[in-house]
Amino acid sequence: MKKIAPITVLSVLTTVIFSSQAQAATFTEMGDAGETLSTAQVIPSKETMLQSISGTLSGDADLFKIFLNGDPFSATTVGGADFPTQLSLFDSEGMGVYFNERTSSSVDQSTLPANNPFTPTQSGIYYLAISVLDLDPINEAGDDIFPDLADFSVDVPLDTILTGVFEPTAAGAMSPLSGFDGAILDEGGSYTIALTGATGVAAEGQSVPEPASALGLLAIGALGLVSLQKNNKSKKIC
Ligand SMILES: [Ca+2]
Ligand SMILES: [Ca+2]
Repeated sequence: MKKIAPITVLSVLTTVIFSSQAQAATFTEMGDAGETLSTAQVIPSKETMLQSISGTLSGDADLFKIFLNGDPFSATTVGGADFPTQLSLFDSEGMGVYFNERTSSSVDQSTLPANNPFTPTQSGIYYLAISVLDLDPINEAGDDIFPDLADFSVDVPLDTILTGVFEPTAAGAMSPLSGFDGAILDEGGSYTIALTGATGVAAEGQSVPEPASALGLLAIGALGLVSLQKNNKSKKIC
């Protein structure tokens, strides 16, 4: 039987992986994204790596339904807005995950960082919200989900509060997002949220498209061959 060189196997495998991998894309808000789970704008296609979301705020909040694929998640409006923003993330049930108002004392755009203790590590559906200062996520009873000024003792420096990355610990933390409330200190404008670790979501009732079956079989075959090579050569293939 003809032997297949390991390099050939690897190049076939690489081609198959890349052909089935997500394409990178920017999503632009269509009309105005809502502020509740049921009116959030659903960003389509789990096959599409989301590099950024662009939209417009006018004294309100925009909520987007996205999928976190397990790669390190992050979101930032630094360099993507010329007005103060707030970013918050919620899980598939609308429960708060984490929140940020100011990236630093001198930067009033927001960052939900990767490698933070509150950064989600579980893949799945999430909701990302951007809101103008000082519209905050609230639950059905109207309570804040994330801590606000009033939730801190007077000896906590203001800068620490404004630049903090917070998990949900306020009075409304134990129930899901219902909307946004607060004083509108800035009407907002156009924004771009840069993202890592996120894709669109699969359409309702549809399974995630699989690569063509022939490619799938090829991939399985190639994987099998690579694992055989692995047995012979020990690691590292990639
Ligand atoms: Ca909008
Ligand atoms: Ca909106």
